Amino acid sequence: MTDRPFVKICVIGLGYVGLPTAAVFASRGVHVLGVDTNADAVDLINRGKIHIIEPGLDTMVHEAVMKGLLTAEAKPEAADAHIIAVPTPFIADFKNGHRPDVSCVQAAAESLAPVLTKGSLVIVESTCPVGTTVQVSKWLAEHRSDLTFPHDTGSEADVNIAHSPERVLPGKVLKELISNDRVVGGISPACSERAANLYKIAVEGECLMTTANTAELVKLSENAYRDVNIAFANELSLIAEELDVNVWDAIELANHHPRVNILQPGPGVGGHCIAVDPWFIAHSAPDVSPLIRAARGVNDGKPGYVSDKILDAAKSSNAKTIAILGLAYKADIDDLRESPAIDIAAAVAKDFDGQTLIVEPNTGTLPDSLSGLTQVDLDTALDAAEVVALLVDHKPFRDLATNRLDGKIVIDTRGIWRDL
Ligand code: SAJ
Repeated sequence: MTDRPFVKICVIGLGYVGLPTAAVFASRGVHVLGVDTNADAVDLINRGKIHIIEPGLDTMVHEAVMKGLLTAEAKPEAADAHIIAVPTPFIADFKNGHRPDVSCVQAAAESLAPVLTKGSLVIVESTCPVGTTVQVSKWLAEHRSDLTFPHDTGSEADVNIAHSPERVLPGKVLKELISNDRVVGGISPACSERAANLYKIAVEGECLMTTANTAELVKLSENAYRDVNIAFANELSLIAEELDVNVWDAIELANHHPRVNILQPGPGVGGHCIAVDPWFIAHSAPDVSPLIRAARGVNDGKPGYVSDKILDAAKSSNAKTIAILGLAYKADIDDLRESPAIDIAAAVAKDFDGQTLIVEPNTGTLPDSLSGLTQVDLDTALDAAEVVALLVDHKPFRDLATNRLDGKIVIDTRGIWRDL
C-alpha cells in the first residue's frame, strides 16, 4: 500500500454532504479543492460564503477559504484523494418500481479519470446500489489503460478505491461528520486501509473496515431500517384511528416495554434519503424485498390520507380557511426536499374552494408547486382558519399556547397537541 500523504484532496459535489466534508478536512489543515457544476455555488464558496443552510458550516467554510485551504472549481485537479459526493436520485417508475440513477457518479468518475496518478485514492461517498463502487473502478479503467485498478489487480493496484457512505443527520452534520463511526469499504484490503487513513485525519469515531459491497449495503440498510420502522408507526396510526385509540398514548406506553421502541407516525416520510434509498435495495433484489416495498407503500400513502382528512374536516364544518403549519420535511430545518407536507398542501389547495394559508417559519419562499398560495405568519393563520393542519413540529408550533386553537378543528399529524 502506498503511504503517500494526504496533502491535497479533491471533493466532487459541494452539496449537503460534500461541502461540510470539504470544510472539515480543510479545518484539519488539508488543502481541499471543491468541485461543482453549479457555477453560482463555486463563486459563493470562493468568496467564503455558502449556498446551503447547516448550523456552523458558514463559519467553517469562511475560515477555510480565508486561510487558503479551501477553493472551489468547476473541474477536478490532480490530488492525493478524490471524494465523490454527488446526488444519486431514483428514476420514478410506478409500474415496475423506482430505479437508481447513478449517472452523476459516473460523470464524476469520468471527470476525475484524466487527473489520476499512481497512488491516487478515490472514495465514493454517494449512497449507491451494491456494486457501484466496483463499477466506478471499471469506468476509471476504461479511461486509463496506463494504470491498474483494484477490481482487476486487488491490493497491488496503482489506484485505491473505496466506498465510505455519509451517515450524517441534516441539522447536525458537522458534529456527526466528526464523531460518528465511519464504515470504510475498500475494493481490496489495501483500499480499505488507505481510505481509513484519510478519514482518521478528520473523524474521531471508529473507522470500521469492510468490503465495498458490504459498505454499500450497510448504508442502504440503515435508511431502509428506519423507513420500515416509520412505516410500522404510520400503519399503527391508521389502525388506532379506526379503533378510536390515541396512537401517541399507545406508542408511549408500548415503549415502556424494555425491548420495544416504536418510532413516531407522521404525515409521510420526506428528505432525500429515507424515501429514496430503500428503492435501491428493492431494485437490486426485487423478488426478496417485499417488506421494504410494502413499507415504502405505507409511507407514500400517508400524505394522501392526511390531505383527504383535512378536506373532509373542512367540508363537514363549512370552513372558509385552512391553515397548513409546516412545509419542511422535518422539524426545525428549512429543507423541503421530498417533503410530504408540500404534497399535502398542494392536494388540499387543489380541491378546497376556500383559502389555504401556509405557515413555514424556516423559509420565506414557497416551492413552485405551491405558487399561488399565500404564506403568512402563525398568528395571521390562526386568526383566520377554522381548520388547522399541523404537518411539521417546528419549535414555534411546539411552543404555541394551545388555547389559540380553541374552537378550531385541529389535525395534528405529529402528536404535539395530543391532549387537545
Ligand atoms: N420521521 C417520522 N417518524 C420518526 C422519524 C422520522 O415520520 O419517528 C420522518 C421525518 O419527519 C422525515 C423522515 O422521516 O420526514 C426522515 O427523517 P430522519 O430524521 O429519520 O432522517 P433524515 O432523512 O434527515 O436522515 C437520514 C439519517 N438516517 C438514519 O437515521 C438511519 C441520517 O443518518 C443519514 O445520513 C441520512 O438519512 C442520509 O443522508 O442518508
